[in-house]
This record gives sequence, structure tokens and C-alpha cells, in this order.
Amino acid sequence: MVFDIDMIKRVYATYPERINAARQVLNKPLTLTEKILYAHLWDGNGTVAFERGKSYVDFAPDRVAMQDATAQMALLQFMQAGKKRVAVPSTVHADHLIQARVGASKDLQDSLNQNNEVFNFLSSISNKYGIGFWKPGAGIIHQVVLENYAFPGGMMIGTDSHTVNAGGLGMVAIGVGGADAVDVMAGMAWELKFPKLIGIKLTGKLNGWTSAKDVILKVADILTVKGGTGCIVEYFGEGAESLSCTGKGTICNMGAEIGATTSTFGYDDSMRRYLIATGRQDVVDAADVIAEHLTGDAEVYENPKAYFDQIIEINLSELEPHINGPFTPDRGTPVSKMREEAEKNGWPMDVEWGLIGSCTNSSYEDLARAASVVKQAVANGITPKAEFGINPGSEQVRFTAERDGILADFEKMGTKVFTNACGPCIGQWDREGAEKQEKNTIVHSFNRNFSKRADGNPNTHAFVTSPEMVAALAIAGDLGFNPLTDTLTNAEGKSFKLTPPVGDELPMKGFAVEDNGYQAPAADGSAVNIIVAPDSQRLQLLENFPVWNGKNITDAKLLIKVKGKCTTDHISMAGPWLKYRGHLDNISNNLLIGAENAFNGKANEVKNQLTGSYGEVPAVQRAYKAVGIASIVVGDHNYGEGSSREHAAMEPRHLGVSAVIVKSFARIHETNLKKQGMLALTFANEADYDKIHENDLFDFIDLESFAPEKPLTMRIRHDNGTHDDIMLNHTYNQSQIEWFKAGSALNLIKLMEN
Ligand code: MIC
Ligand code: SF4
Repeated sequence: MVFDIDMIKRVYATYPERINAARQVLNKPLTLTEKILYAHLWDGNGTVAFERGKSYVDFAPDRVAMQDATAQMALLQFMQAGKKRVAVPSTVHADHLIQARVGASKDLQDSLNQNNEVFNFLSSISNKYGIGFWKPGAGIIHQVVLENYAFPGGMMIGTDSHTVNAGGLGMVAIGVGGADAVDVMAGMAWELKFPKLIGIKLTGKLNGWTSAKDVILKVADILTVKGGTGCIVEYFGEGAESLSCTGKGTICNMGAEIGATTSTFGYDDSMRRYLIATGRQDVVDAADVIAEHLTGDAEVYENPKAYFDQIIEINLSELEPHINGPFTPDRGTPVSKMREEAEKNGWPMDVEWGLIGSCTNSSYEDLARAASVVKQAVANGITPKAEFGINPGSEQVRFTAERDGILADFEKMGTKVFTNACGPCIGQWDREGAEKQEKNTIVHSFNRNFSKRADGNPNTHAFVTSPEMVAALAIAGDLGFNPLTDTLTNAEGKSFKLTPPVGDELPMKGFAVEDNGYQAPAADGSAVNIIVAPDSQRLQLLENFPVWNGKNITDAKLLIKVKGKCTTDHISMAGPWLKYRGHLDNISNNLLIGAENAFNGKANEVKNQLTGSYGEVPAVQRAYKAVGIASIVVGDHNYGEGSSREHAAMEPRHLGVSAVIVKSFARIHETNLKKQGMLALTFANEADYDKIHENDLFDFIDLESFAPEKPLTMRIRHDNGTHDDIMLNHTYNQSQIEWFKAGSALNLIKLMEN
């Protein structure tokens, strides 16, 4: 069955005219990104040329995707918008709340028992509002979306930063906070600053041990975690066409790790093959009619420098497998340099776990290639040194891989097959011994490796690599192992060299599945009742955030000045806290507990200015809130990097923080703060970060005249009686200022409804 084929055909029907209009206003050959964006303007045909990196533009995305950990907050907000049904096709995927412990069947049952209340809420609220629900065990959101919903030239938003995965099927798919999803589901426009464009030309062809993952590991190394901010990355060239569709998905997926708004590829044969294999011949037939519009113009790809803001070229034939990490996904090391680099930095050489899975790398091809490595080890009598776990991306992938003997190959090596879900990737991993906090190394095929992410242990050095490299490194149990040159030795002392991985891009016998885990919504859900128990510890109905009183904020205290990397995992930790994602007050008890206090180098220990003693961040902030004192949070570069979770913005808002002032923001987090009625500001002069002292008081002296393009002034009053006035930049346009004034974007929707 093809989901929403009528919607897809309607989108394609508008394409020729929309592209034509875009050509007239831009008056130049078009990139694919421009085609998709101009084909999805809220106001229909383009009439002006938008300025990249400057113009705020209203778009009309074709669909919305949400996962269980973010959907709770998104749908609690949607409930308040007063709508009967979602305005565009939308889905919810239960994938984040399932723990990996002993193996799929037991783990899934345990998680159904533990999260029953939340799954029931998501299933019934989806039923009520016309949202498709993918049950626990159905698979990871982005794999399921790629298999069922993504279509070339489409535009989608999703409440997860890796929504960008669908770029592998030629979409512009963008990760957002729940409040943005509410706009689109409520039938309103979705706003984005028109992105800058990075073109990545791929030449040559992958070979040997190199895989699609290595392309993005290399790109992350080049661009760093913030190099893609405000940009859409478009891949092209013969190398791009030679990649499989799921390989393209892997590359787009991890584009989130360079801060890119999204990444995409032009429609090609690999996409046709994938669409057909996943039962969507109808989409191919429709796309083929307008195929010329579903890729960039030839002139653009022939002379990319003239059309992109930045160009990178990578020769796939020469690309070496990479291993990125530890603690950050942009620290890239080619496999041949790993031993030297690890020794130099004192990274533990023994690999203790190899994990294959996550939305980045859990396709049939990924499992097949990794299994081909595992098979060789088994055949040569090698027992892997490290433990091994896999999470297939979807039930369809799992079922097919089981039928084709791929899972059996893994099991012969003692691999634990966990549920089709995020699992260890989001800290849903009951790793034995992690509480001892020993220094150790793990390798995985995920996208993120921030401190504590997988197992909660700050001393776990996690490295990101391809599934086939995970297999090789876990078998060798040695981080410095280079399968291109090194040999393995079995128990009888016989040594042998692994041959490069092979695996079918798509299953020869086709995909198969018995129960894909999909639950269609009721045709008319108006009678469905949503019950949230008042004493629930997992779910809490939302109350309106207070409106701004129209006055300057004065005498604010410093809650925390954060030093260094501060991802959304530092602001609102996942793992054990995922269970409170539907309960704002409870989850607020994790506010910024992972961030380093610049004044004492410690996490979760800040000065309470009311008592002079030190306390935990959430407790100190609750103390300020109790007496009605305003406070601010100060941060470093790329603050809020990583996840789309809006909890990282709602928690400070709920606890009464007024402003977050940083050197620079990650895109989704900045928008989330704005949507929730917070002040998200950046130092006009970065060095002013150093002027913030622990006992300072802060006055926003011209907030009453808050206006677009006009910096704000903050007076920093030091405890020695002196003061500094500093300039703070912001990117609020007029309608975003209205969110601030109303207390949140949702408050404003409600005002408009009444
Ligand atoms: C992640 O990979 O960090 C997550 C968990 O999928 C998040 C979403 C969340 O926090 O629920 C993301 O990437 O947006
Ligand atoms: Fe799930 Fe990990 Fe993908 Fe996030 S990155 S959606 S936690 S698999």
C-alpha cells in the first residue's frame, strides 16, 4: 500500500508551474534545494527572490513525523490548538522508549509494561486527530519514514533532528521542535530563514571497506559540528548517483551533526530501485513524469561554484574509512591513523562493545555488509573480543534479514539482537557495569557520541563509524585495528585477513514483513477521549506560560554560566529522563544538570544567590522562581546542539528563566526558545562572555522597545559597584516578537482561535 499517494500527486501537479515561477524570479539555473523550497511556498508561486541566510519565508510542508519522546509534548500542545484533525498527513512512531537489555522479545514486553500509559496516550491521541501510529517494535522513525512516506521533491518536518534522513529519497526534510509541528498540523504556515546552500560534489566510486557513512564522517571532520548551521547541503555528481538510496539516507541523516538544516540528493535510479523494492511503483510513476524538476539543473552541477555558497569535493575512490570521536562526532580519524591517534591521546585501546543500528545505519544493506564481515570471523574460528549488539531499523528490515539468514550470522557470534528501536543510541541501554564509570571504549554505527549518551558513563569513549567497521573493530577488540592491512589470529594461532565487506543493496527476494506495526487512525476520531490522570507522573496537561508584562527585566540573577560544549543532552538529558518527556514539571528536574559551570568546573553545582550556598541547577532555579526573581543562562558556542527536543527550551521557561545568552546557537534550539516565549540572544561581541561574573545582576534596559534588527542592551552590574553595558544581538522578526509578548507561540495561536 502506498500512503498518501493522492497528496504526492497533488504536490507533483503543482511542480511545473511553481518551478517556472521560480525560474522567472531567480533568473538563473536552479539547484534542487531551491526547486523544492520554491515549490513549497505557503503563498503559492514565487514572486520574489529570497535572500539566503536573511529572508524569513513561510512554507507549506507536505507532512509531519513525530517520535514518542517528542510527540508527547508536541501533541499536548496540539490538543490546545483547538483543531479537530491534523491538516497534513502526520505520523507518530514509538521508538525511543524501548530499552535494550537482554534482547528484543523480553525488552519489548518490559517496555510495554513500563510505558503503557504513554503508549496508550500516543495511540489514542493519534487515533483522535487522524495521525498514523507506528507501534513499539515497528521500527525507528526515520527508517520507517524512508520505507513508507518519503518521496522525491517532497517537504517534511519532523520532531526529531534526524528527520533529515529522508533527504536520501530526495526530500527537504527538516527537524523541528514540537511547537513548529503544531503550526503545520494546525494548518498554518511553517517559517524558516531561507538557507544558504552548500554543494558537495562526489566523484569516483566507493570500494573496499569504505561506505556511505565515511562520506559524512569526512564531511563532519571538514565542516565541524557547526559548519552547516543555516545551510542546506546538496550532494551531486557521479559519486552521488553511485550510492544506494539508504546510503544516501545515512549521509543526510548525519548531516544533523554538522548543524545543517537538512541535506538532499537529486532523484535518480537508486531512489527508483528503493521505491520499487518498498512497494511504491506508483510514486516512481508519478515522479518520473516530472523527473527533470526533482534534481538540480545540469548547469548548476557543471559549474557549482556559481550557484552554491560553499563547495566541497570528495573523491569516493580515494576516501578512507573513518572513525569519529570520542565525545564529538566531528573529530574524524582515518582508520590508518587511528592507532597512533588513540595512543597519543590515551584513549582506551580495548573495544568493549560494538553496536550496530540507529536511524543512521540500520538498513538491510547495512546489516548485510556487516554480516559479511561477521561470517568470515565465524568461518575462521574467531571469537569476537568485544560484545556485540544490533538494533534493526524496522520490522520490515528485521523480518527480511531474519529470512535471509543475516540475523543468524550475527547470532552465531553471540550478538544480542535488540528491539527495532533507538535503544543504546539514546541511552536506553541497561549496560552491565556502566555504573562503575570505568574508562572504556565502544564503537557504534550511530550518529552521536556525546559524553554519557549511550550508557550514562562519562568515561565511555564512544566512536562513530560504519556498521562494517564496527563489526571489524568489535571482532578484533582493538580500536587501532585496520582491516585493510592487519590480520586476525584465531585460537589455533592461525592468522587471516578479512576481505572487504559485501552486501546486497536491496534484498534479492524482496522485502517481507508479517506485521509492520502500523495502526491507522479512526476516520472520525471526534468521539475518542484523551485522558490524562491528574496524578500521573508521566503526563501532565500544559498550562499557558505567562504573557510578558511589557516591562524591562531588571535585577536578574545568573543561574549558570556554561563553559564549553552544551548540547541538548547537557540541557535536558535523555536516557533515564526520557520517561518524563510528557510531564513538564517532572522533567524540569534535569534542567542543565549536565552542563559545566564556568566558575567551578563542575556539573550541576551553581551558586544560589539567595543563600550564598551551592546547589543543583534545577533546585536553585526553583528557589528563584518561588520568590519571583528573574534569571539568565549564559552559554558558549553552538549552544543547544544536537536534538530537537523542545524540553530544553520549555524547562527553563517553566522554571522562570528569562533569557539565554550565548556566543552562538544551534538552529533548532534557537527556534524552540523563541517559540516558548524566551529571549534567545547572542553576544554582539563574543569577548563579553568574559564580563559575566558569578555574583552579577542583569538589567535589560531597552526590552520595552524590542524590535527586529535592533540589538538589545544589557547592563551587567558587578558586585564591586561597577557596571558594563553590552550589546546583545537577536534574530527575532516581528511575528516572533509577538510570540515573546504573548508568552509563547502557542498562546498566540490560542488568542487567534478565540
Ligand atoms: C536524539 O537523537 O538525540 C533524539 C533523541 O532522537 C532527539 C530527539 C529527542 O530528544 O527526543 C533528536 O535527535 O532530535
Ligand atoms: Fe533514535 Fe538515535 Fe536516531 Fe535519535 S539518533 S532518532 S535516538 S536512533
